[in-house]
Amino acid sequence: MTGDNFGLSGPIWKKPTLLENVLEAGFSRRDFLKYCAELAGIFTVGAPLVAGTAAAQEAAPTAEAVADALGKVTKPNVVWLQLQECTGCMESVLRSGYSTIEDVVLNLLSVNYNELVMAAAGTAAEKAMRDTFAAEHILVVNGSVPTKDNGIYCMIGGQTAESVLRDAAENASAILAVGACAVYGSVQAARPNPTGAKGVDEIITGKPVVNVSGCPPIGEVITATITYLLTHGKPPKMDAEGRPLFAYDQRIHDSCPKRAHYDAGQYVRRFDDEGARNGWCLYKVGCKGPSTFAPCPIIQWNMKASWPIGAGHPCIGCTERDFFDKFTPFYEELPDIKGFGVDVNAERVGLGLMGVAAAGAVVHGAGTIITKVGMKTKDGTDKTVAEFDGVREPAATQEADQ
Ligand code: FSX
Repeated sequence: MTGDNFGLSGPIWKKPTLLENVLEAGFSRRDFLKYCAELAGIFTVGAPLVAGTAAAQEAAPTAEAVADALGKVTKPNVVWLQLQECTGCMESVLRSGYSTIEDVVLNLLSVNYNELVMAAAGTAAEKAMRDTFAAEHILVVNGSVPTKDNGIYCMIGGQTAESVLRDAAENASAILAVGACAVYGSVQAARPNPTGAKGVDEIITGKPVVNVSGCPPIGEVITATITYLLTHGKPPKMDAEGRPLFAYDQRIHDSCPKRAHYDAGQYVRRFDDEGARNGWCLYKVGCKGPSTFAPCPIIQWNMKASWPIGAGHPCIGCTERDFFDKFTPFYEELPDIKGFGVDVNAERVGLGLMGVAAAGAVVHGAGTIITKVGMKTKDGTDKTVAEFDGVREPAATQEADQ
């Protein structure tokens, strides 16, 4: 580490600047500003908006501020490792919506090593990797690290993934774990975790690791996190799981367009029933939106074409730690939600809100009410799967749906 700016103004920087790149690629300043407005929009998704404060300006910059900072950035070296994973995260990055100009932004990075998309192979690829390790660079990791049986389950050039990761981290000025696998092991770490899969921050403990969670994460969130690092020279504010708060500060449930049906007790009970045809709440067929922090309802996927719940599929909670163990079977409802100091299930919370609405009261968003989500494990014991700050205030009060 070189101070708190990640060394991003150091010798790794080369000309030209991003703005020069963008203009040279045939885009106008207006195109660039439009792209920056999209990024600024992502930064504000979960930002603590106390208008006018320095914190709010940093957390939620204007498009002009993003353009100004990003336009001056010049190419940092990047090593992008693919460990135990399915390539979905890279697919998500490469296919994120605002493709053309975003390509240019991604071209801003000198991705000197990525075994999935690089043309070089064999000793040439190895050399590119080792040469980049030797200098300061940004490290992006997809995939988990096998630790069982001396780490033999994922080898790169004859080295274990763990030893390659340790070497890569040594001169890294910033480390991003992208995808649930890199964050905590994801599906590979599910019981019985045959490879001893671990997340990056369990291996690399001496440096901050920014966890961009999801299986896969939304491409725009990955790009926005990289952009944040480039423009601020330091990691964004993060939650207890190391996830950037600008994107992961809210529950899917609180922004879900089906929320009114939840509050009204209108549930899909089978995928082909009338509720499904009417687009009702998916909680009873297993939706984990009430216990999952992610910006999916807001940013969505493929230029807002859709997203899982929008397409009629329950959220499986893929941005939450250990989601595969905690949330399976995926198509069964969460058994317990704890709120108001008493145990109630989510359906009863929803019906409770309906009762308040029927009385004509103004209610706050559920973030003020639900403090914990618990589940029964397969052996019948209780387990807390998510905890919320019981005093979180919503941006504004809302009239509950009748
Ligand atoms: Fe994991 Fe990513 Fe899921 Fe796949 O690289 S987060 S299995 S989408 O590809 O690591």
